[in-house]
Amino acid sequence: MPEAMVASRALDSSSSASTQTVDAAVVGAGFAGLYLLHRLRKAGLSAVLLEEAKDVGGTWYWNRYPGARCDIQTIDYSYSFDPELETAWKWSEKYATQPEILRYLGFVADRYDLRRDIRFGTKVTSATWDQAAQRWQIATDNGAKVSCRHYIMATGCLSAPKPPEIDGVKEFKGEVYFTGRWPHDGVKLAGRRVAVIGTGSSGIQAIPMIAQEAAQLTVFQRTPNFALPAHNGAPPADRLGALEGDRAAYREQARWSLVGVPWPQQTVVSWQLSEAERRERFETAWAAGDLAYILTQLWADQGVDVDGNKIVADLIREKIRGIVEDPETVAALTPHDHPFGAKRPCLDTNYYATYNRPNVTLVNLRQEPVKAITATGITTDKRNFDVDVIVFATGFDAMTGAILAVHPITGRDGKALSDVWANGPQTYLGLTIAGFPNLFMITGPGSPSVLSNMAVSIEQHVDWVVDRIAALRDAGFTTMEATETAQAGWAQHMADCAMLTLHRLANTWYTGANVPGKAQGVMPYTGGVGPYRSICNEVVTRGMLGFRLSGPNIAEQCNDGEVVRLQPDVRLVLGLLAQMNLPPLETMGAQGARDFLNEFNKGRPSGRPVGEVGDGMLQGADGPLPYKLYRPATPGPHPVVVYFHGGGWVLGDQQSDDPFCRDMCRRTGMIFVSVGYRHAPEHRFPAAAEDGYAATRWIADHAAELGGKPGPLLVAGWSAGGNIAAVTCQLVRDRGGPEIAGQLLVCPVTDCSFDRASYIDNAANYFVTRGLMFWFWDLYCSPADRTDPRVSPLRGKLAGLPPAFVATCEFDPLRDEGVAYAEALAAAGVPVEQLKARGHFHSSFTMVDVVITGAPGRIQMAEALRRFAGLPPEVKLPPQRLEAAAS
Ligand code: NA7
Repeated sequence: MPEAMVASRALDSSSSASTQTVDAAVVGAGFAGLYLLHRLRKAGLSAVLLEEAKDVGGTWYWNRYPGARCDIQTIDYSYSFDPELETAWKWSEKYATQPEILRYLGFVADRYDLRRDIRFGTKVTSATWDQAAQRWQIATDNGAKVSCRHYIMATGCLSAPKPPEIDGVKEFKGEVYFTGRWPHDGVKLAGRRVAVIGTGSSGIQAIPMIAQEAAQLTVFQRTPNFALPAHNGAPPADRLGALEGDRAAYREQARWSLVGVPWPQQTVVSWQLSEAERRERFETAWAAGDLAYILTQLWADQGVDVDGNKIVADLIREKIRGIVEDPETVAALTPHDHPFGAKRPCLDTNYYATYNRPNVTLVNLRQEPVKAITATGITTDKRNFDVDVIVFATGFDAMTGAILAVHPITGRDGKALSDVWANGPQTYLGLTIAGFPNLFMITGPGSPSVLSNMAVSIEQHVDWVVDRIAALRDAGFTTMEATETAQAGWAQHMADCAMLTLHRLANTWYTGANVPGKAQGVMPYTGGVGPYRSICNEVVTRGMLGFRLSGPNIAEQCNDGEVVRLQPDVRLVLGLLAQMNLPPLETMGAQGARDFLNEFNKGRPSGRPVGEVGDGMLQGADGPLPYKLYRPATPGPHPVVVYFHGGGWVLGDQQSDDPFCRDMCRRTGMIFVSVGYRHAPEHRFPAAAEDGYAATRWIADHAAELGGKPGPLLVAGWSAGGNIAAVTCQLVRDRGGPEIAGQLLVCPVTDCSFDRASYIDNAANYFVTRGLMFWFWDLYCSPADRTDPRVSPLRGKLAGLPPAFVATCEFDPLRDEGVAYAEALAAAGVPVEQLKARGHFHSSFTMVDVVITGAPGRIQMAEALRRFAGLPPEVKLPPQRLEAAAS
């Protein structure tokens, strides 16, 4: 029986007569709070919703400034939980206005009879966890109290407006308004001199509307933003058709998409498209007037790579130049300090064209900062602007502001949330906080929230929270709390995700940079809506991983751990591979596995342009061998790296690691010669090793012809190729040359022992499996030969070898033998640098432009090779030569 059915009017020992006792208290009657109330009730839980405003609407109640609209298409920015609700409401516009969205939320509140459990005009003043009662005790500004088992913050991400931060506001004799707290009966602007401070989404929506009414509008801009035309009108027929054609499928696709709008994942990267193709894609996106579209559908690298991003940013800059007439205003309006999408881009209607109006002036605060607000207007350090009205469109204390600033939240053992978050928000999944049992946040920091269609993210969070609370109750638990381990793991995963995208490169409200003194860091989850959803689901299927569950009549349950230990993109790749349900390579036969690999490689990004790629033949141990040569775009001669591909001595060829060779050639500024050595089972041990040695000799002898710099070579290899590289260094030392300046061993095979921990921990699930490695070994080398240093270099003599860089990956069966080799080299006096790549798998470094988080590792590898060759760490690419090579 729901607690409140017993207690809604009853008193408990800690309650006064005015304390309402419920299962769940919700704060905020916006999109999230309304759906929460509905779901809580349906789950048989008693609930009360506390709302400071006089009506429902949340952000849409407060943000009534002229031009306020959503910037996700309204058919997507809607509830999807009830198909009947969906058909009962028709949106009139592609991007609905604030009044229409507010009407919709009112309609929803009435349809589900929600108002009877909402206390309007009620502001929470404190929330305290009562350890003895295992409940939250809530105080409010009107004296009413609430005692609840679960306390749910549906307070929104952008609901605590930022103070003006400009001296003198109180001196101003005119009128002052905030876009986020706009008067309900409107503001008379006609014929008046108006100042707008701020050019974020709110300013950019309001400015064209205000310009039409005001006698004079002066816009004070600190940072120019990217804005795209909304092309508003009726909901586009194609999107509406897609939705109405199969509503359930459309919504489901949105739930698993990147940003909560059903667009497919782009796989084509910018340099695979011609300039004309890129322009065509861009023009289509510009005409579509859709942020989610332009942010996800141009090319796959636009959000993760500065070069791919610069292309779209430049095209938008070109558009601004085409619209705005005055060159000085163009320069001021042109965004220059952040990648496109790293700061929230805006959707506009006639924004840029507004600056062509005679009654509009743009003041560039970067050139003339505001000194103060005076009785009559605004003074910069160059001019005075007399105005009648000042509009602050200066934004919000985003994500944490509404949770922290509204009231003190005191958790277990008297911990204040403001202290726990002093250095930035710490959460598990953006939903819960260690030390704050039964406290939930809807779209809290650490979840996709503001980087997604909020409607989709809100429904996902509400469903997850209510389902968990109901399951907890059904199992007899009363309390759930995130563990510190799980929370720390989530912080690590958040940091890993933040490295993936370009959001970290901009000072924005996503990072807390807009609020003076606020701790900085990327607050929303950047790993995408679909991946995030799968993680939340995984927490449940793995027995509430990372939560401590307790109750008065049940043994405590704590399945502690971190839900994601893989790098985010590695997780995605492994997930996709698992979905493909491929037969194990070792069951295909050698030729079948080779054919499969060739086919598989056709689907990967092609690798970036280098100066030149050529094919040739060299002399191996027992006949000619093919090679592929990658020459940098920089002027030669270049140092030469002899490269051995991976594939377990059985698979692959001189071009199977093509993207890796291209990438390393670009990063090192060195020639890479990838050798097509002989394979097992046709050519068993020691064929590959002897070919490695012979190829190295031949390349040393022909280095000058290949365009190489005279002097020692370098050797490198991945996996079995790393094995051949390591063996080659030993053979070269023992057989009198040629001279090797350094060795790069990436996830190398170094030994024939299979009982190290990594072989056991990572035996399955990470693509290279224990079974596959056994198969490779069996095909290449009979047991009697396996301890020979030409296949197990760890068993060879290690003194006197060239300096080494050894990279190993955490989730790789070969990890520990790589580490053992690095340690043994160091013990033998060889200079060694190790990279132990956390969260990576065997293919992380060679899946260039797929596993984006592999790039920093390759940067380190390139720096090591350059150091071995006596070069400065970084190669400077002359851009004009590279482009010439690309075309
Ligand atoms: P934003 O996007 O935070 O924009 C605020 C704007 O105000 C932005 O241009 C700021 O410049 C500017 N600003 C902030 N403080 C000052 C001061 N002290 N002086 C001058 N200019 C200032 O808020 P919005 O309300 O427009 O949009 C918020 C989100 O709501 C939006 O992204 C949508 O998701 C919905 P800055 O860029 O910080 O230099």
